[in-house]
Amino acid sequence: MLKVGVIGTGMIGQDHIRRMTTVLAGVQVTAVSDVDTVVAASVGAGVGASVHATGGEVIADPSVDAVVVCSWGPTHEEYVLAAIAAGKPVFCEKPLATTQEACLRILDAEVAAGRRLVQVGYMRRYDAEYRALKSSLGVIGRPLMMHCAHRNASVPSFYEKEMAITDTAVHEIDMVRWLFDDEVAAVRVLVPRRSGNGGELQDPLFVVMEMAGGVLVDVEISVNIRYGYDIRGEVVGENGTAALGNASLVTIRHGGVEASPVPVDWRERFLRAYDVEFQEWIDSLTAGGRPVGPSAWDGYAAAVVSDAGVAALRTGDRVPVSLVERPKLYGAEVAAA
Ligand code: NAD
Ligand code: ISE
Repeated sequence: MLKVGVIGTGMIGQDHIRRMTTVLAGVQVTAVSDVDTVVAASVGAGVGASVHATGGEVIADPSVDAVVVCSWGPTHEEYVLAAIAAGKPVFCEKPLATTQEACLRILDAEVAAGRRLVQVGYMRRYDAEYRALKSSLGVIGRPLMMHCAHRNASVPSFYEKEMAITDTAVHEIDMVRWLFDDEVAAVRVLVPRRSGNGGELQDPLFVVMEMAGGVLVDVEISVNIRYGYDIRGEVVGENGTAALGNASLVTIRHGGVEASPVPVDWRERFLRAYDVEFQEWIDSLTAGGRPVGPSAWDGYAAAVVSDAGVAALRTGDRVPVSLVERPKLYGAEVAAA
């Protein structure tokens, strides 16, 4: 039984605790913490876990074998570094950290530890539709382009325009690296007229990524689309196209209209992907003590592209992407999972 401590008991922290306590096998949540101590106490009591005052205490707790970080992005670096220092595997929700410099500090610490301890929560790699899309690439000929849309019904009031890149498009950044087994070479961001649904927020954005191998990817980011959570992707190959299916379980025909329900949010759309992601993480640690999913290198690479995207948004320029040499520890694992 893998004993897990969770830092951050907000929306996704609670959802991951729910899956680890009621859905998945071989895992027990033994400790939690959150700067919102009231929420932490309530969540901890609900699952019989110790409630600690700080994330550092969760990591140090002897009843914690592995750590899950679900706090706000700017706090991730501190907790991931502390878990590495304690020699404990750590699953960190995306982003690994909010700057490429912070990600490099994590890479350095993990390389110094000499073994993989970090996994980053890029769950699309575990989604059945994305996996089917990846499998279909052999059928449609050499991929040339990809069209994506990432639509949220709404976002919290603290969401700023850069977060459309760092918090939202970062999923497409990781996904295309995995899908095409290639790195992003340059980013541009185009700014269309503003939706009235987001107040002063610049929404939507149109992101264009050039892959090193020449595939061109466009991503529409709309975060106040109102009608639901809608994730789309279509690859154009030399001899055909392959698109994500419609994740809906039912199609309703009524009153002269055909309709399918749209997921409310990421919890519903990627429900099974998160389950598979966590079960594989738990199983890999239980079997050999080493995570095999998206690595700190993947988290770093996504952060570099994300930084380039923010620069492109601010300047309107095409911003090239340049990665440091990949440490041997991450040699064959760009496309893991
Ligand atoms: P949230 O605001 O609902 O929850 C974050 C929690 O972290 C809050 O309860 C907050 O009090 C707590 N917190 C903040 N600073 C802390 C600290 N120093 N120590 C301990 N707790 C602290 O946000 P959320 O939507 O749950 O997002 C949390 C993280 O998960 C973010 O990094 C976000 O990008 C990521 N996320 C990933 C996905 C996905 O699809 N993989 C979806 C949503 C969120
Ligand atoms: C959120 O943090 C996520 O990761 C969701 O998957 C994404 O759709 C949303 O835009 C982010 O804010």
